[in-house]
Amino acid sequence: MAGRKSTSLLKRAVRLIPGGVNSPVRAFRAVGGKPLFIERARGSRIYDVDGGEYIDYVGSWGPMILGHAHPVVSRALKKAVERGTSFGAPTGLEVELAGLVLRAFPSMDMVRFVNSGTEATMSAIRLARAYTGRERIIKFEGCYHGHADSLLVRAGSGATTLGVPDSPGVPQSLARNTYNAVFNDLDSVERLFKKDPKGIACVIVEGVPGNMGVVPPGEGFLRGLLDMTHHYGAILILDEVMSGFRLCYGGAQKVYGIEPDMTCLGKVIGGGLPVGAFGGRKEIMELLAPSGPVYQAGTLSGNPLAMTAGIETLKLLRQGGTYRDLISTTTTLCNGIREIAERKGIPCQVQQAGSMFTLFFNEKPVENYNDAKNSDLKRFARFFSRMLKHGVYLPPSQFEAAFVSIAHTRRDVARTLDAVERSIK
Ligand code: HOZ
Repeated sequence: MAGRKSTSLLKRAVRLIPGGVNSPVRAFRAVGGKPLFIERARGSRIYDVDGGEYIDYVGSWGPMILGHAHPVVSRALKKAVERGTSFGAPTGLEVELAGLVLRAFPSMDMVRFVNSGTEATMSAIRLARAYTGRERIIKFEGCYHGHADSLLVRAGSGATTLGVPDSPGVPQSLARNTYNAVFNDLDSVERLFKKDPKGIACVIVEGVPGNMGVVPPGEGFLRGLLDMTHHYGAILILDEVMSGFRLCYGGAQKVYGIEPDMTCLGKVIGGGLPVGAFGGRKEIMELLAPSGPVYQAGTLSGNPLAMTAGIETLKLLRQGGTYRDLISTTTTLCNGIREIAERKGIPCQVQQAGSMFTLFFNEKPVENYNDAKNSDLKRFARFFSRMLKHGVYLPPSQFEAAFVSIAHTRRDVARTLDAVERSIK
C-alpha cells in the first residue's frame, strides 16, 4: 500500500509528468490504489520510500534476471563510470557484447545495439520493408512490440491495460499497413497472406508473448509461421525482447527449434540499463547504414555503461546450472499457486514459460488475446492489492508477465505462497 511519502510524491508527479509516471502500467490504474515510489532494490527485494519491503516479481519488467544490484554487475559499472559514460564513438565493449549475443543466437549473423525494445522492433521492420520492397506487416492481436506507430494496432501490454489497443495519434494511413492475426491460429495468418500475397514484408511475433500475460505458442505454431512466411516471400521477425534470455540461454527460438530471419532483443542484454538490439541474416543486416542505404542511428547506442552491464549479466547467465535453478524456482512457485487455487476452488490458469509466468483468473487455458481479455480482471485487481499488502510486488496488470530472478530463494517462494494462500479468493 502506498504510504505517506509515495502519496505525496504522486501528488507532485502528476503536476509534472502525465499521469505521474514515465510508462503507463506502473501507475496501477488497472488494479486501483496508488503506485509505490521505489527508493532502492537488492536481490529479490524492492524497498519503497516509506520503508516498505516487497518480494519483487516485476524485476523492472524483465531485465533483472540476476536480481537487483548484483554485486558483480555493480562493481563493473562503478569502474566503467570512472572511465566515462558515453563517447559517441565505437568501443571494444560493443564488440564483446555483440560476440556474446551472436554466440547465444546462431540465427543472427550480425547485430546492432539501440536503446530500447521499441527502437529494435521499429528498425527491424524498416529493414524488412527495404529488403522485400513491400509495405504491409502482420502482427498478432495482444502482442506488444513497443510503441512505434505501426505497432500500436490491437497492441497488448499497457495499451490493453488502459483500454487503448489502437492508440489515437496513429495515422490511419499507417495503421492500414498493419494486419492483425490471431495468436496460435495459423489459418488467420494464411487468410491475410492469401488476401495480399505480394504486399506483406514481414510477420512480427513475440517468441513467447508476455504482453497479454504469458501465452506460450502451441505445438508447431512458430515452425508453421516461419514456413508460411517464407512461402509468401516475407520475413519472420521474432521479438525476443522479453523471452530472449528468460527461457534459456538462446531464447524461444532455441526452445522451439526455429531460425527466424531477424530477432529483436532487449531487457536482459542490458542488465538493467537501457539497451535493445536487432539482428539477423547478413544479407538483410548489411542493408543498414553505413553498410547500406537503410538509415538508423542513435547518440547513446552502444554506450559503455549499458554494454558493461549486459556483458557481465550474460557472462553470469552462461554459467552451468543457472537456468536449471532459475526455472526450478519458477516451477515450484507456479505449482504452489496452482495447488492453492485448486484446493480453494478458484478458477485460474498459471501459465509459465521459463522464468516468466502469469496467473490468469480464467476457467480455461489462455491461448490468445480474446482468451486473455475474458479473464476476471476485477478478481485480478483484488488479488494484486492483497498480495501487495502481504509484501509481494506483482505486475499491476493481468496483461503482463511476472519475472523470477536467480536471487529469489526457496524462502521467498514459501513467503510468496503464504501470501497467495491469504490473498486468493
Ligand atoms: N510496457 C512494459 C511492460 N510490458 C513496461 C511497463 C511500465 O514500465 O509501465
